[in-house]
Amino acid sequence: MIKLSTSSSCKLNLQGSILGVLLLAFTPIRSSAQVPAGESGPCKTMVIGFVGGMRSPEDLSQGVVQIGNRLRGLDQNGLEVNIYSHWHWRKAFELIRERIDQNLDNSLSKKEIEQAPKIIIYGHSLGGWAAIKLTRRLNQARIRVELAVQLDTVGPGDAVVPSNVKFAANFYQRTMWPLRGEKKIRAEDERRTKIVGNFLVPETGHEALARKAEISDFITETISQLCPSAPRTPNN
Ligand SMILES: [Ca+2]
Repeated sequence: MIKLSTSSSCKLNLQGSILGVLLLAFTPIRSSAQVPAGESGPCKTMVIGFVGGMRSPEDLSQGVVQIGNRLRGLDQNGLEVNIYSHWHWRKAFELIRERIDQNLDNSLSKKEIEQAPKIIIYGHSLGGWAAIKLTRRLNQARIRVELAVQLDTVGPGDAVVPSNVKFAANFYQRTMWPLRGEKKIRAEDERRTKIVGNFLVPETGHEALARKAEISDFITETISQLCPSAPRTPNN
C-alpha cells in the first residue's frame, strides 16, 4: 500500500491504496459491468497499451508490457490485448477498426459500432500522448472508449481527453527531473467524460511509475469487472 497525493482537481478521499480508491470512484463502470453480457453476444474487450520513448513493446522491463502480460494471463474469454510503440497509434486504430467491421465492407455501420468491443487504452510517457491521439481518431470514427489511463504522460495536447472517452485516469510523478508527466488532465466535455482523478505517485521515477503494482491492479481489476467472463471451454 502506498500513500497518494492528489491535485486540487481531485476531491476523492485518498486514504488507502490506489486500487481501493479508484474502484470506489469507478462505481458507475462497475455497476454497468454487473449487467450480464446479454443477448447482444459475448462480452468482448480490446485493450491497447503504448510504451513510450524508444522502448520496445516486447521489453519486459516496461510497466506497460507487464500490465499487458498480466491481462493476457487472466485467460478471460473475449479479451484481446495488444501493445504498441507510441508512434504506431495509427496501427492500433486500424486493428480496432478491423475488429468492428464485422462484414468486412471497409465501412462501420451504426450496428457494428454498437456491437464494438469495449475499448481500454493506456500508455506511459509518450505512450500517454499516443493514447490520446488514438482516442481522438476513434472519436472521429464515432467509436467510444470505456477507459483511458495515462501514466506520466508526455506530449503535446495530451492533457485534454476527447469526449468519446467515458472514464479517464491520470497518474504522474514529481520525483524525477526533467521527465515529468502532465499533472492534470481534463475532459473536453465533462458531460460525457468522467475524470476519475489526477494522482501524484510519490517517491517514484518516470519509468518506475508504470511498474507500480497498484496501477496494474487498477487496470486489471477494472477490466475484470467490465467483462466478467465464463471460464474457457475447449471450444472457445
Ligand atoms: Ca462494415
